[in-house]
Amino acid sequence: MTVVTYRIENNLGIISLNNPPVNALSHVLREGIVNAVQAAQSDDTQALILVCEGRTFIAGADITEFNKTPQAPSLPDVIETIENSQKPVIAAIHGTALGGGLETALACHYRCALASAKVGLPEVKLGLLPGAGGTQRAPRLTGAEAALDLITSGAPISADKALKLNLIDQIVEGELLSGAIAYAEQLLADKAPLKRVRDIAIDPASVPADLFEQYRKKLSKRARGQIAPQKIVDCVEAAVLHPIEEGLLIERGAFMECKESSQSSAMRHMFFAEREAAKVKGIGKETATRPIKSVGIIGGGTMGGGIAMNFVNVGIPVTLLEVSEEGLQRGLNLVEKNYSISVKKGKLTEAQKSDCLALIKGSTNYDDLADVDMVIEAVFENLDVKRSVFEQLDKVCKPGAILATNTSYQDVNLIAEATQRPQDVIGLHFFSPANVMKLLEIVRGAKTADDVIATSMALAKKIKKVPVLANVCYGFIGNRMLRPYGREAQLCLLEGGTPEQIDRVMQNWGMAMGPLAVGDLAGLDIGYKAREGQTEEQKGAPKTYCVADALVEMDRLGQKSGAGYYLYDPETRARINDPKVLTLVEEHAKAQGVERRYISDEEILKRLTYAWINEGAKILEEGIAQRSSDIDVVYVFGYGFPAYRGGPMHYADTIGLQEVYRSISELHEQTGESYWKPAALLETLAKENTNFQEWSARS
Ligand code: T1G
Repeated sequence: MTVVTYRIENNLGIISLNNPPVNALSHVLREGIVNAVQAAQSDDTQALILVCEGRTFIAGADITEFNKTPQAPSLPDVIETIENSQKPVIAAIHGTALGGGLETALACHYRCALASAKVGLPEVKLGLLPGAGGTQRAPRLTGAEAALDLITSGAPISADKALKLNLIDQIVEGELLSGAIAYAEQLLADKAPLKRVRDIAIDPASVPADLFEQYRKKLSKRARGQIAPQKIVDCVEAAVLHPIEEGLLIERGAFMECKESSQSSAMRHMFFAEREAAKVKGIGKETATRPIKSVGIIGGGTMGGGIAMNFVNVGIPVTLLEVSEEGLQRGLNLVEKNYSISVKKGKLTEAQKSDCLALIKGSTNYDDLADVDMVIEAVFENLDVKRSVFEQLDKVCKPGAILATNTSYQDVNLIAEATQRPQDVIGLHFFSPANVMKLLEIVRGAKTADDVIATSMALAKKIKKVPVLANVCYGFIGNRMLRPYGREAQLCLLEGGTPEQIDRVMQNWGMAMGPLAVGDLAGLDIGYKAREGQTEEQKGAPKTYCVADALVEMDRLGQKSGAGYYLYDPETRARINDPKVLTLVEEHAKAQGVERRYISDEEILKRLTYAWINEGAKILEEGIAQRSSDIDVVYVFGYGFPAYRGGPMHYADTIGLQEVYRSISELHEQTGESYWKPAALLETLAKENTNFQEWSARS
């Protein structure tokens, strides 16, 4: 397939790129562009148009090439060739011109786009920064502050906004190439000059004196611990202070530093991991999916209401079923309140809110679910209650309707057995708040049909979730790994730590919140109630939950009761250390015969992170997760794990499994606890001197 074609139409040279799926700037594409522009310098064309076939204009550098030896021409070489053309080059943009794609367009002399197009510089999401002049050319068109917003957020903007920011010069109606040709002809007729963005100087006086310092402060909170955002500020500042030649050198140096960083390696890993997770081994892309045009949701609580919003947000009508009118109204009010908050924040218009609410029908009668294509049960986390719901659904729902449970822990197979159609039963585990959290654990029952899995995967993408497939076990992937993590947090607390030390260690390491603060946020009574239904063996050693139980029995449930491991300011909800909790911990340590000692931050970090890794290794060897990167996706998208560390299994691979195995073996010897016995897979991979990613690739 020819990746770059060059043809002459009247007095115009058309350079057309065709590198599916997203016209990424692979070596072949870069070479083809340079050859075409150079060839055009000596033919009798008067202007050139750079246009792409397929779904989008260039969506960036080819990320798969980053770990390979660079091949000339580099993207900066391409940029220079275009910019130094003696004939105007016009970029014709559709789809998403992102990263190196937008940088290529900024090297052109003019840019036109369809109104539906978007442009952006998302490199920061890969732990990078625009490395082909984006930090130097964008501010020359948009101004420094708008450039900082664009590049540090990495968010794409509409063609309309890009026009207002001077990133594009013209929005074309109708068919893109025709519009671009007409625009080019107009420029020639107007004898428009060779407008090179690099020649624009930024007047330092136009930039607020404290802009960059203020932006650095803001990013130190918003992008805590991340390298690339701070370097983006440095580069944009250089665009204001220095000539472009110097600015480009500063940008190149910063780009290479980011590219070589473990943070970028982790975030590039996550980019592909997220996409790989949607692929199910043994179920091909061609598997027919069942149409999902209407959905029923059982349970109008926090979860049910949040789940309902995901569907109506994309235009899928929902029947929300509750047992009583009062419960139903409470659920509908909750949804309405959530939408009102979004409207207040300017994320939604009143009209959009009304459209969404109009798609939700309330009911207290199972018969109203007779025609829906899918039902998602989100009732109380009790197996018997769920089984009785599924018995009802089995009687009422049409053949072929998918029956999904939102259970966080229960055995999907036992729920499926309550029906005559286990092949139609699946787990769809949403994370609270369900209308916000991106992760969706899709739990495959032993008899779940392949097309039900394929349908669920496709539906996840439609409702803007990130799906990960799990087989059945207690807690599936995420919650199963959360238990040892929570266990070690409790033990570190009892053995000598404090709530603020444990949470500080994990938050400074990059977690959105520390484990005890998370417990307070979710409500300590959730774990308490779960333990009430467990055997002594399932609960584990009392020292792993005695403090948590004591707090609940003191009515300290966490944020919702104003106190848990911390006190909470009733106005700001700020966390306040409470000496009474430390006294309680000391009392329970004594009662459990635990001699408190100094525990270092390093020990806390190692025990909590290695607890994740050891359980993750067991999840892999049991086949609960398809691949190690799926576990990484679960933790980054569902548990606040820092993307710039790539998820627990990637983190283990970066440490090296021999070191991880040695440390866990040491913990096993020190504690004598069976749960610290290294997972068999970890031992094998350590001895083979390989890693989880490589093992997953060959499994
Ligand atoms: N390189 C290589 N492969 C890519 C790619 C890229 N830039 N973008 C997408 N793919 C693959 C992806 O892995 C998937 O493959 C398929 O294309 C469809 O993607 C120098 C250094 C464009 C909005 O960060 O945001 O330029 O799974 O499932 O949902 O300054 O892809 O089918 O085998 O995501 O329609 C900057 C990344 C790069 C854009 C389309 N650019 N891509 O979304 O499809 S760094 C980006 C996206 C850079 C310069 C710097 C999205 C999309 P497979 P998809 P989609």
